[in-house]
Amino acid sequence: MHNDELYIRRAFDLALLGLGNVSPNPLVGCVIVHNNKVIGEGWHKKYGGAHAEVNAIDSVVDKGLLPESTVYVSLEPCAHFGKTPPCSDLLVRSGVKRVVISNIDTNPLVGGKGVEKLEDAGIEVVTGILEREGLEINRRFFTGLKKGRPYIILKWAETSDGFVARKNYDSKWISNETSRKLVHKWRAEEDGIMVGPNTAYYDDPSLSVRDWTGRNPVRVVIDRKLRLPQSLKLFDGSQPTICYNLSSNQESEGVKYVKLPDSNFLDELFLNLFEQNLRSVIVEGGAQLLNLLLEKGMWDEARVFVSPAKFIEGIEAPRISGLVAEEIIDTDKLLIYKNQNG
Ligand code: AOF
Ligand code: ZN
Repeated sequence: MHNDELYIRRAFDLALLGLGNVSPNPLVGCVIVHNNKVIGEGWHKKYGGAHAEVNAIDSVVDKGLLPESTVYVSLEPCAHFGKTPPCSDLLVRSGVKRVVISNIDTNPLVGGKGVEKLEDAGIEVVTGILEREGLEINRRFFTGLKKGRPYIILKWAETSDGFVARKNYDSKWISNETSRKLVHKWRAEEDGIMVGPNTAYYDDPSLSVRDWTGRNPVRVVIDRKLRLPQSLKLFDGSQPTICYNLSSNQESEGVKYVKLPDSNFLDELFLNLFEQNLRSVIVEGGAQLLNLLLEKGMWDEARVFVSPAKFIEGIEAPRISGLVAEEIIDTDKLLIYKNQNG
């Protein structure tokens, strides 16, 4: 009895501990099992740091057990000299008996070569265990490889009668306090946080992580004609900020201005973010930007809070399909959508 799924699930749990710290690298976890007992564990903790397999092997006290052990890893061990030497070489050197993998690493530097190295050394290799779950955990990484743009998460809160703001753009206090804390957790998990010019102006958000412990994402704002006042919190230099526009390329007071062509503005924007190593962006409004992204199919996931509040009139919430999950957050309902055509 191998219990492959059980240990791969543990490797997933470990991988997820790296969320918010390893991008643009994937989340990777590794478990080493001897006689159905875990003798070592590790995960990729920080971008530029040791890979999961290295940390797992390091954690094994009695290395003499390795030749009789199975290594469970959520992603194919790398085969290239990157910031660290290849993990597949390390596993071969350690003399492990069996390696069980969830996903093949579609990074062209790896792409099956890791498995090949292991098999060439006579190690038994199993791939594709809980593959779908693995792809989901590394959806940011795999979307990047496939599409050359960050994973795009849309987030908004709407009233039960379908509005995201009042007529005067006031959108405060639609979702409850617990939901707002959850949003701060989400911000710490993604590389970028984006808003359109209306939200930047009317809400004057700081887009920081305050109600959670974690790192601040890069703030991304669209201001085509550079009309937004410099007094906005977004421009206070307290957090890396990129302002996409049609006329200026410069850096000032901690804000990077990037000029883009008018045609394909959004495609170019996401490409530019990708080139700056951002692998995920959470878009927090406003309705106009959210609708535009939905219309263009430029989104991967949407997280929508529906509060019991009623506005009767105001700015209408975007319409969306592709519901995959529902959760109750105190008084709010949280709906998760996935772009099925993505
Ligand atoms: C693994 N185990 O834990 C991770 C892997 O720049 P480097 O050297 O860190 O290499 C990054 C690439 O290595 C990354 O794009 C992905 O293909 C793979 N990540 N591989 O065996 C790990 N994080
Ligand atoms: Zn590696």
